[in-house]
Amino acid sequence: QPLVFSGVQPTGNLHLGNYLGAIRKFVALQENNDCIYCVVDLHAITAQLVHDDLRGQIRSIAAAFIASGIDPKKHIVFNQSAVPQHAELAWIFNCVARIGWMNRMTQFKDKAGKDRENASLGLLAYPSLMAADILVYRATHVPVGDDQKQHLELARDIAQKFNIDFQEKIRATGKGVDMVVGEEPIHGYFPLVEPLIDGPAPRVMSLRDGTKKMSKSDPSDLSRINLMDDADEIARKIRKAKTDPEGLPSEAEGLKGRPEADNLVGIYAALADRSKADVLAEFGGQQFSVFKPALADLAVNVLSPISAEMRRLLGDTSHIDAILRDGGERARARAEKVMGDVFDIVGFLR
Ligand code: AQP
Repeated sequence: QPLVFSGVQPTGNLHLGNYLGAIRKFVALQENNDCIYCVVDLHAITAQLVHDDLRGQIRSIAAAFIASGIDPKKHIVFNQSAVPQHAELAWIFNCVARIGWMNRMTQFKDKAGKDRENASLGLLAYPSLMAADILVYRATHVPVGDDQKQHLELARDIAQKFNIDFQEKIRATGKGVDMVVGEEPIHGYFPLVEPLIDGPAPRVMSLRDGTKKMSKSDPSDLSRINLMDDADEIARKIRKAKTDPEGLPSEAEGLKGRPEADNLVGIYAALADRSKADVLAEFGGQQFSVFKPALADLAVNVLSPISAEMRRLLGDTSHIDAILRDGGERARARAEKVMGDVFDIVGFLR
């Protein structure tokens, strides 16, 4: 039975990359799947410990989920810290994973910077908590942007090592399933998760530098379109977006070696649910002075209903808080069952 899980950190304003790379996929997947969507607040304190308004940030991500169209009654929307089993399983995974695996993570290297000795232990262990977030529900599919690919490979490695190390115990408890790892049939407990990265915008790039991903932590607000930006801000940021002096090519091939042009065409295509080739069939040969206002109009049309709904939802926090509380209870009931099995497999006395 497929089960979809994904999370977003409450670490600042959501941007178009988060929306196109992740949240829009969450919405599409809910049609035919059982889905769990989480505001991963435990992750939010790994890089920056103290936040002015963490609760407000948590509510804002939950509001973005709902405003984008996620149905919290059919599916589960909750915040991670409400379900202590995430941290419990992460501890066990800390003992499964190897330090060398963590040291190789590019996100850790980027976020820790040069002064690695001074990064928090939580930042190093981040992927282990992320594996626990997914596997505490034995979820099978994880929609994410391209930047999370390495972390999901690590989640597979952790599941695989757990399954192999505890193979006999899993068999003895009768809680596992037959599966094949590589060529080898084993009796495992945790599924090897499938990342769902493909989509029209797996990596939206910065508006100021087409070789860097659009990111919440970029110091320049001009580098990203925030979900809550108003129409004037969106138009201003797109007008100021870096481009090269040439016009748009007529075919997608012509975007090669032009990262900024490629990014803007990719954003248009993703927002309009069209292919890049189709967008270029319309705009090929035109200057950016024509394309940029069209892109701004499209972005405003897609984003303004979402930001208006987010503002409405955040006007009275009791509604969002009730959704998170209800989702937390339902998530906890599922996670408790899995942790019961894990305690039996590991051999803790219950
Ligand atoms: N630029 C992007 N293009 C496509 N997808 C993206 N995602 C993030 N940036 C892009 C996807 O959004 C989801 C939620 O991300 P997150 O908040 O959990 O963490 P992140 O990947 O660290 O996002 P940011 O916004 O770039 O934050 P900072 O600046 O802190 O690094 C994930 O599925 C992610 O892939």
